[in-house]
Amino acid sequence: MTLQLYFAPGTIAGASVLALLESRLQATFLPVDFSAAQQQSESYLKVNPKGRVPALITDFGVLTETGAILEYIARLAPDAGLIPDAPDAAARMHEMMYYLASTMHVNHAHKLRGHRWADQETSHQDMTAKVPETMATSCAWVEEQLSGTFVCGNALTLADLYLFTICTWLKGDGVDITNYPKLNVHFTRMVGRDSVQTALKQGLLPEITT
Ligand SMILES: N[C@@H](CCC(=O)N[C@@H](CS)C(=O)NCC(=O)O)C(=O)O
Repeated sequence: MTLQLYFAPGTIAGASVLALLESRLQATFLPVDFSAAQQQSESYLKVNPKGRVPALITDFGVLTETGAILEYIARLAPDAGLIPDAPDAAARMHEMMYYLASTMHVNHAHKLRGHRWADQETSHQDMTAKVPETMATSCAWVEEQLSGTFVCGNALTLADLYLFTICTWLKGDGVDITNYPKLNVHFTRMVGRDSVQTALKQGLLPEITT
């Protein structure tokens, strides 16, 4: 079966797009137009009642949550080596991925999605104002973790695709990635990968600005 990924350029769905391209699995990319609020449309809510992307259509149903989708793709294509074999390296990969999902992505969401947590406009403004600081704190933690070519040493893993996707948000979040030299090198290296270049050419990722 051909996998189908619902995505929107500029969102966390970029990590799943890259995992599909890196793994060379057959996939169809189905855009969800956020400018038309399609993620809240009746038809999309039937696919993913959470009203979010990514959502992957598989032969066992709809799979949501970036971490779960990434792991599923990696396990379908073991030759791509996107999950390290060694337990310690795999643990480091998951440490990064859980941090990105539960902390750094959530920091970013406070810029435009404050209505998830508060009702008053002043609360939203306060949350938006805090984003450059919380994203910078996250960058500092990631910077400390990086020591090799990739998050888990010398081989690309799921964590690199996840991290890269979140780093495409930094400029818009008021963070200068060049303040984090290792993160900046990682980002530049990722931009040079065939998967990223293919995704850019196909409009699956937004134009990269740093
Ligand atoms: N926990 C989910 C979060 C997915 C998520 O929040 N996606 C955002 C884009 S980055 C979205 O679809 N937002 C739509 C909305 O809030 O209306 C995951 O990691 O996949």
